Amino acid sequence: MARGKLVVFEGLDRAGKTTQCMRLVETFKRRAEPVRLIRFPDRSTATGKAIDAYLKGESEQEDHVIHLLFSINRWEKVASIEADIQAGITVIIDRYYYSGCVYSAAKDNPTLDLSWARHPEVGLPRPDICIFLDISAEDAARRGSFGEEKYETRKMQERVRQLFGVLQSSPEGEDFVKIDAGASLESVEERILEVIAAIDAHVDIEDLPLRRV
Ligand code: 2DT
Repeated sequence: MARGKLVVFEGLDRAGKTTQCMRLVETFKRRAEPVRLIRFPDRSTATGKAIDAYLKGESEQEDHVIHLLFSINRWEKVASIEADIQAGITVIIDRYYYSGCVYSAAKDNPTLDLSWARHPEVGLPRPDICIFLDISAEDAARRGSFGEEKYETRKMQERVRQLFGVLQSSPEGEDFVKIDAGASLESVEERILEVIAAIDAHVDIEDLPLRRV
């Protein structure tokens, strides 16, 4: 039996990540292929609840502390992700450590740059592919106003977009496939399915354990 794939979706708020993740899960189910969807932050755990309160502005956290909480929130799930992949289940993740690094670094705290931010993520299962849904600030703005949460400001989104660019031109960028998320929902979906189908060609999906970040 082939192992499951590890597929990550990244992008700015309102790029369509959640919609496309859900559509992809439906496609897998229609094809009777085992699949599980995870999103980070997972707000249901104790760490997730602390993150949720922070994002909603109900509590304060020092920049490094909240960064590490986001990281713990991923590490909590590693064993179950690995078990699923091994059992042949494809795991689709809505935001992963890439968001972890860029959102924290976007605060421009002098002691929290991309390099610092990446350290606690080292050793996480490395995705077979990271699908980056790319949207311009203008297109994002056309999709409606920002929400109420901590990072949903124009300034923060612009800095995050810039830092995703830095990440993509680093060795990390090897795992990224950029898709223009300004296109129609259907054509973005079609492109995603092509990218997923191509994973087998460049990753040995018999290979276990998974590579690591
Ligand atoms: P959602 O709107 O997708 O729930 O994300 N974030 C996310 C971080 O700052 N660090 C992380 O490690 C992750 C996964 C991005 C909520 C916000 O949390 C940010 C937006």
